[in-house]
Amino acid sequence: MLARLCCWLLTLFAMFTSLALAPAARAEDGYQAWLRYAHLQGTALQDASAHATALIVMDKGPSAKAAQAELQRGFAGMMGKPLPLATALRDGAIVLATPGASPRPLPASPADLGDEGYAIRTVTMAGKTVTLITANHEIGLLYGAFDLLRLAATGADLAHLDQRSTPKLKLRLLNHWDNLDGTVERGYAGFSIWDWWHLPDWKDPRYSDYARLNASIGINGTVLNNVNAKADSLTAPYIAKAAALASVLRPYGIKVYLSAKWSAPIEIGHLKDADPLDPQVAAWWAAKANEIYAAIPDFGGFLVKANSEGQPGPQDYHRTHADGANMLAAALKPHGGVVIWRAFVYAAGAQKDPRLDDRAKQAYDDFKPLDGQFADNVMVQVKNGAIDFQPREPFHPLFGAMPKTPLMMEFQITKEYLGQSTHLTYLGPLFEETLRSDTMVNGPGSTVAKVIEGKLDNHKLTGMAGIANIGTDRNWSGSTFNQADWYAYGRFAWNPESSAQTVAREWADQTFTTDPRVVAPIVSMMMGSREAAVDYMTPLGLAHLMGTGHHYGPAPWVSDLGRPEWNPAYYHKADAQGIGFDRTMSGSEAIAQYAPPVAKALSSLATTPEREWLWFHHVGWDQKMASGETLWDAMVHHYDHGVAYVAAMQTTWNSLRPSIDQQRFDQTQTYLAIQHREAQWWRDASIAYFQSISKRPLPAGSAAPEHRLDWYKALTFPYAPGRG
Ligand code: GCV
Repeated sequence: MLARLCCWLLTLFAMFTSLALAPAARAEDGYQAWLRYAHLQGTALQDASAHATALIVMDKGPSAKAAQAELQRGFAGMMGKPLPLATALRDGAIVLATPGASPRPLPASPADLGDEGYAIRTVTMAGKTVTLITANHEIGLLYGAFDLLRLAATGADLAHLDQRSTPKLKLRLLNHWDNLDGTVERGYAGFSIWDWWHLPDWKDPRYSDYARLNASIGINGTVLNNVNAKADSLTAPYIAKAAALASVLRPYGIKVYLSAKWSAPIEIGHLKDADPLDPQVAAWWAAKANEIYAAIPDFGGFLVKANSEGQPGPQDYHRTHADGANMLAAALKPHGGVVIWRAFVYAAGAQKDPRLDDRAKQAYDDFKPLDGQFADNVMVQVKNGAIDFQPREPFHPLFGAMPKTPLMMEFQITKEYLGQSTHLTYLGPLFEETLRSDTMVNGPGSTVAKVIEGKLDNHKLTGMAGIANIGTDRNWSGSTFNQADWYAYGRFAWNPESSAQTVAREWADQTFTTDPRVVAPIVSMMMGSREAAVDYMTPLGLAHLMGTGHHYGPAPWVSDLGRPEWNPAYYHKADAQGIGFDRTMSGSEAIAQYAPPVAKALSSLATTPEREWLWFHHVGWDQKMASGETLWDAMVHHYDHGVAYVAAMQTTWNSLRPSIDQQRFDQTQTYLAIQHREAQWWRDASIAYFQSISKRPLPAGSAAPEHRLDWYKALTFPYAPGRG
């Protein structure tokens, strides 16, 4: 009896504490990310209550159901009362319909909405004023539902809606660098969310939330496994696991893709080679494609990293990347799948003339000659810059250089080189800067955005890929502000001509509050944060100076690694005269890979933007900048500015304490302190090293590094995360 009483009391206590504590603890732990649906206040609440009186969903398919569930969940959260389902029209109802599902003709759609677009309009139907979401297909209704929720959550006027939106890119993918053992290469948010071990039986509820978050920003595909792939991903058990994930993601319009290991026919098919022109190899891949499509009828296709960083590929058989891609494309073609072939290659080794050796040239050298040789279901995926996701890189010269080939943009959302888990370095400005860069291939206005939208060369197959920053951390991305990068990536993939500032504001409105006294300082912190990282890590066009392997922290002095291009010293080329990589015609000639007007501008220091000087030129330490100061002094000032910016972010964030919930406030505050410490470390170590070469005094007012150079050189980080 006593035991039962104790048990009952414990249960009661547990119920009480969970009721008392759980909502508050859970509410702001970041799990809901930007889909918090926080309770609206004042006129926004009145507006929502008047324009979300009921929900009428005319379609019955899984995506329409997902839209219905999301609208009910979202408006219930924002209004504090349920959004009832209805069948009869009434004032203030939200109506969702594709033309085929509507019993009566819908008001004519004002524009071609395509396969995924939608319109949201305030219209009169049968004498009732309603918010009508229309689309040609159900997935458009889901995207429209998320947009309506975004409008409500950001305080838009819901009384007079008239908007439509269609994605400018067809494939909007996340690339997970997730390994089958649960680790994530360059992952800083815990382990992989894919529980491969328990799939296909156990489908973690988290997968649906992953799908909701992605659908809310228009992502429509996900590559489940690392490009440094294992052939096991293509075996029957793993195909069944991928199929289970596909079944969860499908209603949200998200297709699954797999990274394919080139040597799979040997490793799991027991063939003697993987030569793309060997009929047995082609037959093996065709059979494998059939097997995958039998399990996953809407499988997206294969992503391939070949002949790069030790991965096998068609060049092992003296075939080209096009030979390899086309063989896989033929296997996928009957099923409507695509091959996404990565242009991130560097394997050729040093050129005979060391003056011409330049890793930045290799992708162009390998791929440009293949333009026109790829099958029509192949895309070539090109990183934003020619090296590797640096804090700043000029746009990749392949953009605009392969008019006959659809090129897919690859951005890295996870911040391998931008402070990893802790630094607040909002990537929106990086996306925007790259996409607005003018390739000039068809004259002014031939922006990178236009290239990937297929507008310059009339490509229908278009796309963008983002290396995911998602992991098992409760807040998905390792920090609240890292969620902004995931969000911004989706918004730029939907519309590459987006504005980083608008996206930041929209994200902050949903993530924190719509109060402009809070949002304005947050957006302002975010907008300068990436430039600050450039300043304290790699100012004025420097690149790839991070620690070996883990890429955490500064190591510009490293010069003894096996291959020249593994060494930071290869990239900065600092000597007694100056610093920077000469890529002009007196150096590696890499500028010749750009269209003539761009190449011409880059050939002279006077017409190269200062922010890219050391990427393209070897510049004397005493060279005068536009400001009148010398290069050396300017470099030091950039380092100083980067550190000062982080200190200013700390002050701003501290001033917001009363407006931000405790948990997210505390973590951000702590991470900003880490960022400040590490920015100082980057600055001090870099200055200590470069000063040992430049032999110049520090400009007046700039403090000496805290330690001597040897102290920084002696630091090691064997357990830094993210190596996969
Ligand atoms: C998946 C960089 C990263 C690697 C990554 C590679 C790639 O080199 O450091 O971790 O490998 O890019 O994009 O393939």
